[in-house]
Amino acid sequence: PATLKERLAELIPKEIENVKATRAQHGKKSFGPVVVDQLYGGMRGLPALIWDGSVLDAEEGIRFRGKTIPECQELLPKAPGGSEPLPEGLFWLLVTGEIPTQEQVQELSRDWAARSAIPEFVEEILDRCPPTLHPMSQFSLAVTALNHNSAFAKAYQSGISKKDYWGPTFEDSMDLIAKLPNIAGRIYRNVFGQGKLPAIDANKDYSHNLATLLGFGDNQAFVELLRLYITIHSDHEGGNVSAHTGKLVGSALSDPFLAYSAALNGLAGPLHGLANQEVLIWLRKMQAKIGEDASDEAVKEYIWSTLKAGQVVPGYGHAVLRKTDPRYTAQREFALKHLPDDKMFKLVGQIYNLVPDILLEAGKAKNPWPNVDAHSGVLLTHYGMDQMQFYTVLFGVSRAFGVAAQLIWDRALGAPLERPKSYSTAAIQKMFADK
Ligand code: NMX
Ligand code: MLT
Repeated sequence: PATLKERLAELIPKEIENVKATRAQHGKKSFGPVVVDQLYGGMRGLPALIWDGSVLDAEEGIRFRGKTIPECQELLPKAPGGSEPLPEGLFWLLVTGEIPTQEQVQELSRDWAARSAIPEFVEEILDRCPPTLHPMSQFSLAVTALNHNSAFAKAYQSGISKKDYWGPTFEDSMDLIAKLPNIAGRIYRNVFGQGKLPAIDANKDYSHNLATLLGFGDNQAFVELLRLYITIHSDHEGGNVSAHTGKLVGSALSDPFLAYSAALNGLAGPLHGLANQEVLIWLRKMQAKIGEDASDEAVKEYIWSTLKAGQVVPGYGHAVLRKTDPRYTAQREFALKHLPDDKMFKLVGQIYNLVPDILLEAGKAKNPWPNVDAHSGVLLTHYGMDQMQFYTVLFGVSRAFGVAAQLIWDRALGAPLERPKSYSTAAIQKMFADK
């Protein structure tokens, strides 16, 4: 069977033709009006980007290349004895739109293991970071520094032709994904004092190796959790802050390491990926205040006190979704299977029954339902990873899969520099003065 790069080489010319034909036929058609509120309102609903890897429906949630999360769980190859999809297969799906064979997925695991070492100077950068520097800042620093060996940056300096951009972008993207476990593992061990980093095993899958580097490789349930975790966090269409940042920075022909470190800085914000850390901090504070088996009344009062203090309920609401996030549901099902009696899981379930009505009554949030971050930390905590400052790093490892797939396709399709138009308030007032 073909390797991923060989399959891509077959798909790219067809997709270039497909895009050409789509633009020839529909290029001048309108999507409808843009209203002034969209300029002030974070561009909600503004059609502005193309990305085939995943599409988000407000009611149904995410589909990766047309497949829902349960479909991915059913169709993507699994590890021997495992029941969750291997993220290697999800990456193949994101890049090609096709379900890979077991052999193709194994080849990806081997390839990533072979590319996994990080340069010594990057190890030193991480080792010199004070443990008080947030793991996400350390993560972004290390990924930026990987640009030292970028195949794309070198090829560009040597005058590579535009039609060949995707080749070195592919190599950098594969290197980026491959090196993240060593970076994440080193940060985890440095910051939380978990001892020396073991080696990557070329016969193990990506998630198993990541779990080993974090010190959880002997726990099969944790390894399964990581397989599911990386799969569901990988991509969330093109407009979310991290995916969009990666695309935007990549559009300047910054290499995949520079583009992805920028994406990580966006993921590190509390309204985006940092929310998984914030949820756990919030749950812990709640337990400290009202106890472990608190009544619904006490929990409701705590939720209201959060809102009255002018804070958001972390893990709830979404810019696009208007129903419970299927990524939340997938994690809830994992918990029901593996940790049904966990106290914190029960609290998360209790909150799920109470928060939506409270957010509706408060009357501001357009979506009162939970998102992915409302559930992930509880699962990690259950297996002993209770250092919540690290949680967004795992989100960051996962999101690299979607951003990398997108960068490869953007360079293959010759995506131009992104440069939307901005307006001043005075210009808007003048424009609509008589209307
Ligand atoms: N708790 C309290 N207030 C909320 C919440 C919430 N969970 N969600 C939205 N609101 C407020 C929001 O702050 C805004 O208030 P104001 O008018 O005073 O500015 C109002 O409701 C309208 O906001 P929306 O249009 O519903 O939400 P928007 O699209 O602007 O933002 C989020 C989406 C996800 C940023 C927002 O729902 C939020 O802050 N949620 C909590 C943080 C979170 O869980 N983020 C993770 C998202 C998933 N991810 O991984 O990125
Ligand atoms: C994501 O996974 O990127 C978040 O749910 C945020 C979003 O889609 O805007």
